[in-house]
Amino acid sequence: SASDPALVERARRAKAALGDRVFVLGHHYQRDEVIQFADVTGDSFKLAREAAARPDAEYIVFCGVHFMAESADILTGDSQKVVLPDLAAGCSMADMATFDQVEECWEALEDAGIAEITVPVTYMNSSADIKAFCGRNGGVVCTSSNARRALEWAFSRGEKVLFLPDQHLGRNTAVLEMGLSLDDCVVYNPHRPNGGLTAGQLENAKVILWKGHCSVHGRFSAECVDDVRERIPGVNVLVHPECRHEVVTKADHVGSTEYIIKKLEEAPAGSSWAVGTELNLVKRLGTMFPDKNVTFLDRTVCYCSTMNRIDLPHLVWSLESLAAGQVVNQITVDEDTSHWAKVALERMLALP
Ligand code: CIZ
Ligand code: SF4
Repeated sequence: SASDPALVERARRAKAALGDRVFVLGHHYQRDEVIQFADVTGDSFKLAREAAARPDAEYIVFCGVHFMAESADILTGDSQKVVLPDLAAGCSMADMATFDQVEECWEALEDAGIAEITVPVTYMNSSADIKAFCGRNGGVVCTSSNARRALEWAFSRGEKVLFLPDQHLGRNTAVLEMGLSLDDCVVYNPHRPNGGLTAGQLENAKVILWKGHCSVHGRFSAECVDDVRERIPGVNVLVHPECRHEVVTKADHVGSTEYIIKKLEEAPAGSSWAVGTELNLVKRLGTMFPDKNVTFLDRTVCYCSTMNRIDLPHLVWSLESLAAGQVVNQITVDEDTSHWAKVALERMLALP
């Protein structure tokens, strides 16, 4: 089981045997049983950079989801091998935008005569080939902390933005941070002909939002916010921008995972916080800051099921295999995709 001391001991031994040859990355949404073996914890962007900053490590064991391991492979050297302890750890949001669907969308924009004036922007939470699509078509990658700067950059190069794959991050950034109106945004549905949009709608839109969302953050509702305010007087509601627009509108603070952690670090003792993000992280924040009252925004359980696939048995298996000289579950991105994805990532790194 998860807390099995024998498994903890095996993980410790395999990791010690590998020494500096292995570097273990742990995303904030990972289980505690896995996080205890992480050399560094962070959000997807921080972890990709940490991997790139360790060229001496032969193996990067990425405790997170598939698109994150891909980004690490793109940003690290050829001699480094990135391992994902369970290949079934995908991301439902990233899966909502496939390369073929995005190509089809771009063709629809070409038919409408607006592709040349549209700049594609993709959230970090997308597959490598979507990042590469943005690289090839003059676009950029963004994270939840620089989405506004990425959109501003895109609007300095074109009249319209195609925002992939998270409609909520795109809408919240455009409307709440940049002052665009809800009417400036349309939603492109990849399962409908022409995205379900008329030529007129495409022509009038400033931001074309892909119809994707996070199955974890998308579950918080406006009622959750009302409910927690009633239960806990004076509570501060702190949510991630992947939450729905009406939730973010009702919250007191909105920001990336790193922002959420910093906000709680700086909060006065005795203050109350209802946090709308993944549950492993919220629970950990409660343990890290026992002098503050940290509650989960929802009343129901809300883990990321694919993040949770990485458990201690899978970590032990990958570390022991590596220690025995067998590389398992390696994530590789082909050269051309890697090149163009890197172009889009580097444009992000160069944002003012
Ligand atoms: O929702 C996620 O998976 C996030 C916020 C990932 C990340 O670290 O950017
Ligand atoms: Fe994907 Fe949401 Fe899970 Fe993040 S929390 S990995 S966006 S499904």
